[in-house]
Amino acid sequence: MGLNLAQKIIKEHLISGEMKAGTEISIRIDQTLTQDSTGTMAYLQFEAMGIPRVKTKKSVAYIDHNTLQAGFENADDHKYIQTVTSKHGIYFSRPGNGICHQVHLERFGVPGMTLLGSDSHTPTGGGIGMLAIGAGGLDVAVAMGGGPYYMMMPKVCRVVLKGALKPWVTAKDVILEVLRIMSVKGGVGKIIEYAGEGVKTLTVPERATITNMGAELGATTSIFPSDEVTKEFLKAQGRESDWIELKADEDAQYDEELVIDLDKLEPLAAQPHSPDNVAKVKDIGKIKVDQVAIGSCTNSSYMDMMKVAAVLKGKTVHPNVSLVIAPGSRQVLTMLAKNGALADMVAAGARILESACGPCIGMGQAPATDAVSLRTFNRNFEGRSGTKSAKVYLVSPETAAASAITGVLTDPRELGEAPKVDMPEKFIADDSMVLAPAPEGADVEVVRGPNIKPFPINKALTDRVEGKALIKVGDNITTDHIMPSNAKLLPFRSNVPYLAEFCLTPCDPDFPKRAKENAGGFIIGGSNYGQGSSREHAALAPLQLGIKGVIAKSFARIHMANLINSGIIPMTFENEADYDDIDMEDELLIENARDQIKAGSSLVVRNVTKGKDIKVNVSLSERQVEIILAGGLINYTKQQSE
Ligand code: MIC
Ligand code: SF4
Repeated sequence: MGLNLAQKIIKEHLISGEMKAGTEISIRIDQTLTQDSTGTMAYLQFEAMGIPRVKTKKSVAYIDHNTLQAGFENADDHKYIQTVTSKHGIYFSRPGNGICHQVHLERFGVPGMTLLGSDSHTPTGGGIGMLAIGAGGLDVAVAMGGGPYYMMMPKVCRVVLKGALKPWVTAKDVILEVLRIMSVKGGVGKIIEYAGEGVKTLTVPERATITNMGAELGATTSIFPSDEVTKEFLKAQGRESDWIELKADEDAQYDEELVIDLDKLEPLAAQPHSPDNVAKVKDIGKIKVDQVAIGSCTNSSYMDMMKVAAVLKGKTVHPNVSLVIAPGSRQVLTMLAKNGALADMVAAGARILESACGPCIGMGQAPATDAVSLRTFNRNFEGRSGTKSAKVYLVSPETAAASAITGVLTDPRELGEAPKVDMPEKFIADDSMVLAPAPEGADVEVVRGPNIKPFPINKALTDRVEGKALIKVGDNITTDHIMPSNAKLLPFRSNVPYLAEFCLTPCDPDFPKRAKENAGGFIIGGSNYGQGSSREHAALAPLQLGIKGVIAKSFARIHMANLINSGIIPMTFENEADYDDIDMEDELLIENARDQIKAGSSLVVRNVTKGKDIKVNVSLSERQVEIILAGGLINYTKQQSE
């Protein structure tokens, strides 16, 4: 029986386990990436492991999230990352060089290799046929040290692309359509593999837009074949030698299939407040727009920017709209500056931001009260923009640019003929903003600012686990709810005790106080708890507050792994109706917790207040059981090496 593309790469990298969906496997990691807001923690953890030099083929640290320097904290963290990476053999992409996923795709990604990144949008690399996976910082630190990456073998879902996109319809509309069909939890436990005749009609940046937003499906990763289009892209980046052909076998098997007819797609938008709340732009109607933001790792490529510039050329941004544009990388920005497209944007009234995440993670450009903001980004969770009452719509760069001019949500097809932008034969390839690490053994002083505080480490699991249900939340709670990120909080990613004061506050401002008064307890969640980012702070902050377990209807993949790594027990209701029988402040008790967890998948939680036993599932591999018993991955690793 033939193999699909995902299985081929996994097979090449398999260290342990069998490629059977739902069972634990471990794979060798060729490359890693970190960004600064998860990177400080990842490097602190790497240092704690005591390994002198990374063992990957290439590891790169990017500075792209915390670039707003309103105080010393971010600048200090940049220095720390620059020095610690130089010491341990990691390349350092300086602030200004661009967004990690965009730069990695341009300059470092290699088809057929595995990439583990401490950012949930690492699957962008799937656009050139990498098996690129997002994970918590600790898992990335382990991979840098040469350790395998453990995960449940995903199912593989084939998305067959038929036909070709019509003018003004874009890759963003393709992934929004997939999100409309599959929902934000439809990809959990799956790899999305794109196939079909439509693949060859999509450029690498278009493919990368699609794999990037596979993160919003909850998928482990998404991947495209590596074909002639990939070869041309790598050649234009001066990296033809990195190309290999990669495709699924003719008789490859898939667990699921979805067909998307590219010809039938129309411009789409994800409406507030979820990436899967998708409707046609023309059906939403001409709502008044206050802000348009173009950029982010999803839609900030040279091709995207050139189309935006073409729409803006000779026009002026509508008086009621603030238009901000952040080209994704220094390569993109340089090319726009050289060919005049940047001048067209500026002349039209666009406010140009540096090549970084910026407004996508709430680092500036928070919209006005109740504002409608159209963004080419990938997440429109409530409050993520920095303004709770703002209504954020996710749209293509073309829809965004058209609407910036008209002042209302506009189907770009109304503008007449679509701009034609050709893929450049040669990109400007200048890696001088990527610093090579110091030679092995060189004396490098690691500079640590006062903002770096010790992070919490759990204790071995006790036999009796008890505490109150400290908060009860609904479905699809994001890591932006659990550990909000915005211009005020992001600078404190190396200071978990401070961040913990804001844990889950978008859901309940009193949660941190209640957790501290009760010396910890439990979180009760709905389905897809912890969707969104890879930030392990969404596990470390609860740990800091003494959280012992989370009982939810279901979990998002990366967050569940982060809870386990922190020694917090992730439990799912065996019977979802039991969710209704737990109220806030109920006393919960797990007796013989160690034995129960060792014994198998199900566990009894006594609701002491209601006098009722609830059955919960703890779906852990043998290794994960040991990690929970030890009180997290760091303790487990120490035990293993004793
Ligand atoms: C995001 O888009 O939410 C982030 C910010 O890039 C996160 C990482 C982080 O929280 O630092 C992600 O996607 O993993
Ligand atoms: Fe940065 Fe936004 Fe991409 Fe996250 S989703 S890496 S914040 S641009």
